[in-house]
Amino acid sequence: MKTWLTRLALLCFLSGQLAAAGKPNLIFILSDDLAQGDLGCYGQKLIATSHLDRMAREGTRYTQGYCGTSVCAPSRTSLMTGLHMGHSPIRANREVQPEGQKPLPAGTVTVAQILKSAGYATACVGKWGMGMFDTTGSPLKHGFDHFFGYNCQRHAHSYFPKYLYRDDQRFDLPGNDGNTKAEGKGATYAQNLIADETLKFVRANREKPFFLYYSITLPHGTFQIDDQGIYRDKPWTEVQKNYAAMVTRLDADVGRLLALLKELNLDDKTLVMLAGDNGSSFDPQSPQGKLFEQASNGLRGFKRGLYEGALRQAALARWPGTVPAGRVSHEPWAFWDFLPTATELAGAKLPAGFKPDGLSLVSFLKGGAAPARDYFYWELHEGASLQAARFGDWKAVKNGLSAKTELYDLKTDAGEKTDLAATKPELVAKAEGIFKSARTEHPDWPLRDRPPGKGKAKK
Ligand SMILES: [Ca+2]
Repeated sequence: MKTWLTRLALLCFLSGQLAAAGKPNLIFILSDDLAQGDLGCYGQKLIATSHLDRMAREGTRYTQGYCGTSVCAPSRTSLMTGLHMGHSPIRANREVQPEGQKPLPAGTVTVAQILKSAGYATACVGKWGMGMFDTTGSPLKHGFDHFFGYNCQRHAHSYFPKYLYRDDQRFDLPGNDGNTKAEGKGATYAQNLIADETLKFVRANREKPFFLYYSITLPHGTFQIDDQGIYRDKPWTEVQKNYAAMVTRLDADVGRLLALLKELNLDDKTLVMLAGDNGSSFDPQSPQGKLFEQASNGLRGFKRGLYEGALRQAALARWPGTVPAGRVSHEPWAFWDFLPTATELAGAKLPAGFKPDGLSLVSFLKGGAAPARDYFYWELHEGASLQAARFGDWKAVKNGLSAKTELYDLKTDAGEKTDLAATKPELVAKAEGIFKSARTEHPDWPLRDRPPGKGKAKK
């Protein structure tokens, strides 16, 4: 009897191991403000990104991967929650003093929580921005076993911060000035610790399925770097040199992570996705925008707007043997698809009563067509409330409560130059129907016009 029980226990243990062994590791690398056109594989000529270009060749590159919206906190909330901005609990950056952002509410379903419940080891390394540790928004209360880096977005403006966090414990970085101006300097460039921590996490969890949310802060301003490297002698401004060096450092650190996956023989068990959290931070007319002219990739607009240049991401996926190599896809998808995708890959179940806005991309990632859907929806409340929707190839943008709805045909006009609203009243009516039905009212995010003297007009 005892022998049988022992055998049964062993069988259960082995089948558990097998079930876990069948689950892929998931790494989502989210860069802060990396623009599509910053990368060589999207056409950039001046900034070296050899590792990401290789990642694109070894996997799939997406030209119409959309962020949640075009600033940090709400875009990340969409990635974590599977919700678009019509349902997101966070729909703008809202600062909390002395440190942190408006927290995710208690009870918010997150992708990390779902993966943790499916047996994944989970970590967020880099920047959080959705609530301090003593609030309902702590990453440690939303499915992450481990946190390392900056909690607060403002804190992350210094690359030589006076301290960082390991889980919820603050530790000092002696010799750093914490200055968030360009001249900031110090003994420890925070990204070096953050990159090392990602490698440590992967090594420590190589034997079990893991989810690493690598929320890398580069190349967001303030533009600080410890070494300008190959750009030192370029005839550029210091900001331009620093920006290029930050993108190249991001590239090198992703390269180190990919090399580790290979070394640990995890390549074919690991889906690595990479995206920027919003479009280019540069006005095309700024010195950076002009020099790195590919940054907006011919698209209109940039960060804090809802035109395509603000929403389309540098977006790559790599999983040798599963995600086709060398594929370039022009089909649209969005951040709110990640939660259902990860749920399916992990063989997990959505919590009862929870319905994400996103759709699983598993078949699409493997080379199939993108899932069909009625529309994509975005909003943003920095100044005036902006709304945008895409249905088929039609894109509608409304830059404020009283603004007229603009309409563009992305098939022939990806640069959103010709407003067709006057000639297509039926499509404008359809867009305005989406603007109403796609969103739930939320006391923190009423639709409004630009408060007098506040915010910038969108270009
Ligand atoms: Ca950002």
